[in-house]
Amino acid sequence: MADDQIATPEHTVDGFVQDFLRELTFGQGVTLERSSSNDQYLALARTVRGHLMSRWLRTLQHQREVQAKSVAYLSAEFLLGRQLNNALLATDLEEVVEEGLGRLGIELTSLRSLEKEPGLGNGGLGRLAACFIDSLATMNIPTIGYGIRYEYGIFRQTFVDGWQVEKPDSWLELGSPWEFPHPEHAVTIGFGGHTETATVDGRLTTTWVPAWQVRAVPYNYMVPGYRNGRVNTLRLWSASATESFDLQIFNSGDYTASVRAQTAAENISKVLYPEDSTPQGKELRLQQQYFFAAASLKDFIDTVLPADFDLHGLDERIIFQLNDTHPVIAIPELMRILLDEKGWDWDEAWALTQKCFAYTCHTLLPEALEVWSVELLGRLLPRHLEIIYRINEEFLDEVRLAFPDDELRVRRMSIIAEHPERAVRMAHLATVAGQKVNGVAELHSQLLRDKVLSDFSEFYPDKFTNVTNGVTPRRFVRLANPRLSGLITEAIGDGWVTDLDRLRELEPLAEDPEFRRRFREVKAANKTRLVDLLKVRDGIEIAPEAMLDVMVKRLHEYKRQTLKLLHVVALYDGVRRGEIRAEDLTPRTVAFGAKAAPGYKMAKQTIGLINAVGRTINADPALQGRLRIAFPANYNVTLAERLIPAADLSEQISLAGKEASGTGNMKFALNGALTIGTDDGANVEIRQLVGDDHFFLFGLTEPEVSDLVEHGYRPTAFYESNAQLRHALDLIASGAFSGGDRRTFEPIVSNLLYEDRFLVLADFAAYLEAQTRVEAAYADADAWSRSAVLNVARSGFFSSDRSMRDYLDHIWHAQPVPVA
Ligand code: 26W
Repeated sequence: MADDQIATPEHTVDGFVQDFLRELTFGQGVTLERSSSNDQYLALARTVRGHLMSRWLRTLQHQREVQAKSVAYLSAEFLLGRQLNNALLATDLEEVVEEGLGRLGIELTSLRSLEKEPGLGNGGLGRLAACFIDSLATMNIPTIGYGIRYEYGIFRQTFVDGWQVEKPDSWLELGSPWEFPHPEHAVTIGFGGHTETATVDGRLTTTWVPAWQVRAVPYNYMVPGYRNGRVNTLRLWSASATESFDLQIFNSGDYTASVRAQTAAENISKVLYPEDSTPQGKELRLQQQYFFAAASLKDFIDTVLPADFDLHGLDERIIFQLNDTHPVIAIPELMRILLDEKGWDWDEAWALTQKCFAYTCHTLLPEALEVWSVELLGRLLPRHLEIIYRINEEFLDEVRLAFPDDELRVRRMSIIAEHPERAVRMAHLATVAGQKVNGVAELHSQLLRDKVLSDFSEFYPDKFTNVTNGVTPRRFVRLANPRLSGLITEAIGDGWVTDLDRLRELEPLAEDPEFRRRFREVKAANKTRLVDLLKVRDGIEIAPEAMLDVMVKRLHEYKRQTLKLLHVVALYDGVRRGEIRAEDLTPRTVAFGAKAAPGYKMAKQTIGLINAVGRTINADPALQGRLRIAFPANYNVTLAERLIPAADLSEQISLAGKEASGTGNMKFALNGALTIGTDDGANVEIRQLVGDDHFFLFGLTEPEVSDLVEHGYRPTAFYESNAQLRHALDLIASGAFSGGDRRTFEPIVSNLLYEDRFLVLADFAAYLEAQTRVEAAYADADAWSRSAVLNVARSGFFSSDRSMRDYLDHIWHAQPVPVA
């Protein structure tokens, strides 16, 4: 059967019921009567994916015929979120399915809630990758996402006495209907060993002789475009032992050793590293990086490209986009393939390699820039280290030529750092080899150029560019907020789902009292939906009438969850002292969602403190109905989809110059929450677009921060001169939230008083002042909803479709290829 003859299942209720029952019987091997809800969920998932199958096969067929330039998005993380909803949206099957299941006495919503989201990412960077591949599919761009199929994704967070305890995320346990393993297309990846040189036909050749190998098995996932007939592929690699490896040991007669070897190989894709922005320098992590980078290159060259393809034209067929430095080892890997396997000479190989990669940087924290010790890299990848040294030598020669007698500069720019140990700076390697280097918001890109990579931007002025992040309107508006979507579509039609700039057409409606009333109705209904969810999910009770003030993101000092908490403590303390009348407080629920890296002490302390403060104030009769903390455990994509549409206030309060972009900030604005935020990351652009009157700006600017730090920042000066701040900190220090034990939160208090790297105390007064502006604005519900509607209308820019257009125009130069 030719690919285009694959039958598309019928799009009718009868057809669906038939297909579903067939999947239940022949796929799951159960009758409807005996089926568990998990059986039903799996059968439903397979039925729905069946509707994408002919599009997928047609897309692949088309790709073979057209031979257009593709994008390969290389990312160690894809934080996908649940698949069923998105597949139902892409196929426009929701109504059919709901009715069909209804006939069988099954509720779609209850099956939906059974899906465990693939949490194959930590936070912003991983979720961004998922948004990007959604947009690329919707925009008809031939794309392959390449990553790792972690058996355990980001840990499941639980609270024990308010402290974070991590549990393994066994997302594959009950079956995984969205993946397609292809063991027959496995590739072999080498590690360790040594290199050998020889002279063949008068030419010096090098061969790498690895000491051990693992098998990389591809698992394919569908990435459906929004109702456009295209389904792209996400290919995630899973590690297993190679047969020869097994056999060797098996022949030696040592059965247990052979099983141990198997386990060692499988470890490579066992678990996602939960460190977000503080690299641990772990050997297994480098193994993961090389494992997926090498497998992906090999796959693209050997399997995706036609057999007779001349690699000299590689850059016309592919651009490998490096999502931060995690896949950067792909650069010397391509060099190795061209030099050692294809026999190219250095200059030719280097010229091609420089055209095939582009690099996105996602951070500004110096400690987040990955380096690999030369000792480790040389032990694990000896040939790659040789290649990196040679790249560096030639690069530094060029630097010396351009800047004679400037050895300090040469040392700063070197790919190899000498202190504190000799190590490879992956960001430098990516910058030297990359066609382009981009930051993820205007401010971030500017700081990359002017500070973090300033020597490089001077050396390669045309390499540096900005692409402001975006989020997919399909998942984060259309699916997450069906009520708002309905209201928007009723007003301006449904074109906005794939053309988010059209939200502008809502601007005049912000002046329409009836539209504002309906907008408030939507918000209220979303809040009720959240109230119900939190009750069953977490046993948390919150008042639907209160302002919902939300701070959800990874826990990190630079993001300043403590600043938000100090605000709450200051309000509580004010009431306690009789300085604030409880009746004067704007009724408010402060919701937190945050995971801490398991080894990040200060972050885990902060989680303990948020829960401890919550326990105290939530139980205080004086604050009933006035102030409450809600901290549901295990914030993830699924929870975000419920929380964000219900929010009134979005907290984006990082220290200026530290948050590269933020993407949660965009999701909130698009769902009609107002932002209280610093001039940081994409907040800057959000404020410019929505307007100062509809955004609560506060805090030091990046130049002010640099200035203050340069001239010696003294947090105690702020503590001493601000009574509210002093009282709040003293209250925490007194043990008021820790049963009188002053030691429990002592590290947080003394850190703020004597170090405060992220200037929490310096911004405290400005933050509280901004919160009083919030309260005043919120008191006028009608004016607030006008601002909220304007936030929605003016945030179309933050669609990831726009981000993709920017990458396409300025970096990738690939064209849409419609499949239909
Ligand atoms: C363990 C090493 C490591 C280093 C950096 C792990 C993860 C990182 C990432 C770069 C951290 C990250 O997720 N950065 C976030 O990327 C988002 C998408 O561009 C931005 O919106 C966030 O501001 C940025 O913090």
